[in-house]
Amino acid sequence: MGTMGNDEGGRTAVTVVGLGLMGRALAAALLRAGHRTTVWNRTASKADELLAEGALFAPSVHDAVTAAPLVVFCVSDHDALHDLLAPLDGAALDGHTLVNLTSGTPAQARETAAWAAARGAAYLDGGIMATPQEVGTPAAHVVVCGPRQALEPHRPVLSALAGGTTHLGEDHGLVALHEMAVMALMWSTLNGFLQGAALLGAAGVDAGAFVPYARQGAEAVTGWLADHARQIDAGGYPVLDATLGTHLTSMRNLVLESEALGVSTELPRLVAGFADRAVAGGHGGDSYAALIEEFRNPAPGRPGAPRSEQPEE
Ligand code: FVH
Repeated sequence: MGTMGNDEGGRTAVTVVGLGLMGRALAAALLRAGHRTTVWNRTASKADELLAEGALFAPSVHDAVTAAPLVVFCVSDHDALHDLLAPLDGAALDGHTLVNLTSGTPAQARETAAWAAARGAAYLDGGIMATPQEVGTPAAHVVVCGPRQALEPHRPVLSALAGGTTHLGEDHGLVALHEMAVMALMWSTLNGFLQGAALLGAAGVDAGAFVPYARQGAEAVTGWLADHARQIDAGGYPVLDATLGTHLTSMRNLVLESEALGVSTELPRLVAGFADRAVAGGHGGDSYAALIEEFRNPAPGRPGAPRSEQPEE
């Protein structure tokens, strides 16, 4: 299958392995940008539209990898990625740059990086911050981590995928960790919305009627993040708008009202628990950012606390 590098027309060669919703969007954007795009997918029929647009179909993952210096992987998960990589040896991988846009954990990314390095391949762990529909538009953004010198030669090709490509650092775990941090924020925000919708629902108010207020609340919180980050990085928590003690009073009211309405008190109790411990630890007059200490150093016996501090089971 093809030789590594540019073709006679000077088009840069690139390979996409994995043609799911995201992979197909990636390959289509690379084709639109004029790159000599080779594709492979376990279910070959998903390549049909791309072939019609000029993509080249590799009969095997080996042929796909050897067809281009830059190989983009975008499959379901880490196990799928290793199903595909495992049969490949140094002869196939040596000198290639693998960019993995599959979601995973920091440990999986570092493990794959070591596996690739042992076979002469440079590995960049990455994330495409976009929906498939946004790929190839300025709304999309690519973040990568790993050796910067592995990224720089391929920036022009990666620019076909998104409005920008940000290098987060040399540690191969950084993208996965950032993705997890953002998902922690997203899930907590959505859980808060669901708690509010359940409360209002118990009083006969539709979730739709809650949305304007929820949006206003989410936008307010977004505006507070920079000040909270500055306090966290500085290690000082002078009160900004309301003390942690004031927040705790309202948190306790939320627990009581949830209980009175027969709505789950699990999340309100969790939230109040963090503040309770921080106030007991002397942060009652500080800003909300003081709670970071509860997250960084889980109290003895709390989930995540060092084993040695866990109570005997
Ligand atoms: N879709 C999105 O908006 C998000 C945006 C942020 C990043 N995620 C991550 O991207 C990875 C792929 O997501 P996807 O949406 O493309 O996923 P699917 O449409 O389900 O396609 C999955 C592809 O993976 C192939 N595959 C799965 N298991 C195997 C395996 N054991 N061996 C080989 N290939 C495998 C699957 O092949 P097929 O079913 O078509 O034969 C698809 O090509 C993902 O990590 C998201 O978290 C997307």
